[in-house]
Amino acid sequence: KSIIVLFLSALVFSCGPKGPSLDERGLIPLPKSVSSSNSSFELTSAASIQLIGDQASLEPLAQYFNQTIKRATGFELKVGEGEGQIILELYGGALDDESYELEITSSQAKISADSPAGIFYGIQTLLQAFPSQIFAPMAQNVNWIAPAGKIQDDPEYPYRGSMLDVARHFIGMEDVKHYIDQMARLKLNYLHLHLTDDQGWRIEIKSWPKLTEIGGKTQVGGGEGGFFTQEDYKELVRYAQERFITIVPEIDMPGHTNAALAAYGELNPGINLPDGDLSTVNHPGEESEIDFTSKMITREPAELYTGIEVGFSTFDTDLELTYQLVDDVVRELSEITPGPYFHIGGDESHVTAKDDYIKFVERVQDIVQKHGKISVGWDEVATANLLPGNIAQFWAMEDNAALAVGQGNQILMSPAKKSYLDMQYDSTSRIGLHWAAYIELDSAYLWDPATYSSNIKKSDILGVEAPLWTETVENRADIEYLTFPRLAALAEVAWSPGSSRDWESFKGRVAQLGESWEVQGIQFYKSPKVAW
Ligand code: TNX
Repeated sequence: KSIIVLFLSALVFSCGPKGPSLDERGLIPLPKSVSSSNSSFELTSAASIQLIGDQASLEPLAQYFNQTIKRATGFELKVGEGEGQIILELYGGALDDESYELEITSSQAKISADSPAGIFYGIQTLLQAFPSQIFAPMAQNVNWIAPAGKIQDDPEYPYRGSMLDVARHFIGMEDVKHYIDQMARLKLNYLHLHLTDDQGWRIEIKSWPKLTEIGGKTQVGGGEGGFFTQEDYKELVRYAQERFITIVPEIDMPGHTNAALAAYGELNPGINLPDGDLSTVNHPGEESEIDFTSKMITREPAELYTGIEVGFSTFDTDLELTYQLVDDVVRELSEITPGPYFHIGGDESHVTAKDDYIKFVERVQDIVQKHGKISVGWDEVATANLLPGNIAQFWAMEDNAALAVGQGNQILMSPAKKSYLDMQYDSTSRIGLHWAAYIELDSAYLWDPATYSSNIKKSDILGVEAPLWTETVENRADIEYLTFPRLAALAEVAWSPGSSRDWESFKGRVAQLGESWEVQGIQFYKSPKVAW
């Protein structure tokens, strides 16, 4: 009997896959199809990376793989055209084709794709197939075994994004890069930077230097604030680009402009109430407690503002100087933004008269188009005539989304009740707001952009974006607490078809992703819904 046990265990040991099979690994977002086979691939220091196809496009991808695994494995794999165990094969088809195939056998792992982006996503999936310690920043004593099988994958939506509000609290270069790294793991491809708001102007504009000199000086709570120079911004663009992430800059206007009005008093219309009084305005469903009217004086610099209430500031939409500023800002920023989109804000302009608001949005869209970009705006912009191809970002008002769809424009889905990373998980969350909802992990996962609003069909949707507003977010630990694990849920909502998504399956896979956050020192929220 004991001989049989010995024999059987020897058999299991030598032939069976060690650890989970490929379809049991914590792959997030879930690939379109995963089939497991009964063997595994071990990566050793003797392996090399074989590049098939355009070498110039493939080299940086091989370097990215090497860089990523170097600290945990200690390996520096040779890269070249000769036979290798990690194979990257670029067919050179359409650049916007993000699909890839990954085939892992006992002797090799091969990624094939039409575009470099596809290869990059294949690399992300392959990394997730290895033990989670592969992401550790220091040497690990682990056998680097990935279960064998075959994956075919491509994303449901072409725009899969997240937003960082660097205005309420400034977020520095290192933290933004760290965020970009984590976005890349989840196959997100757009980072929207909310660069300006009442509390701060965070991007250098050479022709209007006081925007940052004065407008960048403080932040919510009165801290020192900060801003990106144009060189900083270019570096972020490049860093993101290397990870197949496109930066979308936002200049929020005509409301949310107090910092600019503090810098250039000649732009300040003072308070410009259309009808009614300010005590009724704030986020949807919330009342304001502050009377701002006493603080606003026409053509005098506004006071810098460090509170968190919204809706009290506006550009003067009748003033030509306003459009000169907008033109200069859009021009300077478009010149250093290779991506197609320019976000013009447009939300919560509670003190801009409706006609003035529409006139302003339409004029700003023309300016953006003149500088070669496509406008994106928060859903309120759909009350104006949108230019063809412009995008409305749905966050609160389904009626606005319907207006955009009615005009033939596409929607970026960011419903506050599901995708807002600044919402608290529950009433005990240590930071965050809850004006839209409490959003536990299951709630962030369990929705479908294509059926969320009866006004918005699948074909109307450009993609999904998860914004992190930072009124209550002061440092990297705060960013991580609100972002993870929910960003993983939202990445899967954006990448994987609704029909394949399953909460029970996600729960198991996100626990494995948790291991990789753990080894990276990411301080994520340990949702009680998951057995971490
Ligand atoms: C609403 S969402 C805002 C932001 C706030 C956020 C806080 C949107 C377009 N406007 O100004 O930061 O709520 O959750």
